[in-house]
Amino acid sequence: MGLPLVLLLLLPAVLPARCCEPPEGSAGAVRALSARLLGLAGVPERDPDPAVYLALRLAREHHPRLERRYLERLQEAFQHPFGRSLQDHGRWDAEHSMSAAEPPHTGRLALYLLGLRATCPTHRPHRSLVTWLKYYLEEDWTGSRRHGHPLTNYYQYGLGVLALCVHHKRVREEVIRRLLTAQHHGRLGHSGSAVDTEAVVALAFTCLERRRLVGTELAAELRAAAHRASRSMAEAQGPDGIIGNIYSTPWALQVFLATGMCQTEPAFGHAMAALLDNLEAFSTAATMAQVLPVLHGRSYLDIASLHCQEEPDTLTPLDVEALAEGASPGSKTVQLVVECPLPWCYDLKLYDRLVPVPAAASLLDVLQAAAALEPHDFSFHTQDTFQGPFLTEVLGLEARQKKRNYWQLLTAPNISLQMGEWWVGVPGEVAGVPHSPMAAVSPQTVVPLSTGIADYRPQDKEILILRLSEW
Ligand code: B12
Repeated sequence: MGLPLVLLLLLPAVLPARCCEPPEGSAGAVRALSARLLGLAGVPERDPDPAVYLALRLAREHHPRLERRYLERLQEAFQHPFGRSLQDHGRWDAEHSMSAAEPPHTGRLALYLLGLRATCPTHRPHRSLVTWLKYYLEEDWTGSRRHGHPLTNYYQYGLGVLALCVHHKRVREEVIRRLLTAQHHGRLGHSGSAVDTEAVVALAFTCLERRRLVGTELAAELRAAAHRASRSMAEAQGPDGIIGNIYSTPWALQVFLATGMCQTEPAFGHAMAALLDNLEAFSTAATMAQVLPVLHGRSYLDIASLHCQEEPDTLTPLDVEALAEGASPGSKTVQLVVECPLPWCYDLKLYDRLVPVPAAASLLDVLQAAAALEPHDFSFHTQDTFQGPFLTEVLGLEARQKKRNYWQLLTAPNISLQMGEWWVGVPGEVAGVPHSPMAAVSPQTVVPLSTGIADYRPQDKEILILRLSEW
């Protein structure tokens, strides 16, 4: 027999909170990352991102003036669409063509409301904002009943519930139960990766339970569900300490922090060490914003309990542009393949060419080079997001949000460059579609990229596949 149950339950309360923070030796690196994010936040050309504001507010060191300025920019950006009451909605709809086809802004508004809860001094959000979020959440809920999934995605649905909870607003039980059911049936993930979404949902459950916003029976179910989620994340940890991929690992850590499991769960320390070993992977504002809260030992649940008077005014911004690397000399050749395994495509492999590019080229540079080489044969479009450019269209084929299509980015790192002899794919993945020509390629040889087109730098002779997929 191990420790009696009651002792195990009490353990988080008696152990010092410090063990949930990264080791002292990492303070310099964490501080530098915070300073870099502050530097990026000061660039006026970048649209303000509520997730960046949250990361600045959840840090242990601050620059109050720059944080205030960033908040003002956020308020300007959000005031226009959400400053009006829901009653004016119809009028606004007509005026600004927020068409019915556009998905609700659940995630964005949720992050903004979380940001408003983290301000110093505390800011009471305008009532219309909360009403708007409730409205979007209801739209997502209705969508999930109709289509089996929210109109946005479960990550944003989870963020919506979390934001309302942090503001101590009640959510209908049915809306919460939708998340419980989705978690229970393993429907939270996309493309085999669910950690980020599972984590956001577990944070929402923990918040609802802690803040006593639900009855005792539901509270017990939510506690059990959050516990199950943390357990499955700990079990999903690889030998390198990573949970899911490097970008989802911070989300798993937020759950360990929020549930108090950080004090007893060995996976917490391993995952923290993995993050600290791979800090260079967090090079964009969006990824920095997702990792910094846990590097400061905090989760989104701590937003409601920040102590303004204890915040040291000691952080100075680091000019990130000054750190930009010089271009490395030389060149490389990348094999670019476009596949459409969906039933309505006329062919499986639509494009397959070698593209010569400079040695430091990103996948975005490869796409631009291919389009410049053969403008009639290759074209693509992107859409700007906080994560960077999102690939929306290739060879005139648009991936549609409504149909849940997207252009998936894959690499085939173990296959040597042999034009025309192979078919890069997962045999049997798409039923009823002719797979030819096809060599026996094992499923492991094709790996989804964990970064977007602007951040991924392929190796010389690497094969990159753009595959129209469903999620
Ligand atoms: C849902 C989701 C998707 C959905 C988005 C569709 C939809 N309408 O919901 C789908 C399945 C299409 C998707 C695709 C991809 N995704 Co994704 N996605 C997410 C997830 C879970 C939530 C995004 C969200 O709703 N955010 C909240 C809203 C409020 O913010 P937003 O900025 O408005 O969100 C939009 C963008 O984030 C965009 N988007 C989604 N993923 C990605 C990835 C990149 C690189 C870019 C530029 C934009 C983008 O779609 C969102 C909805 O419109 C995040 C998890 C996370 N931790 O952020 C991962 C995440 C952002 N995705 C990621 C990745 C790697 C991808 C892919 C590159 C995977 C691949 N190998 O193909 C592709 C993008 C390829 C392309 N065409 O450019 C990484 C990005 C890591 C990084 N280094 O920046 C994340 C962090 C997951 C992870 N842990 O690895 N994704």
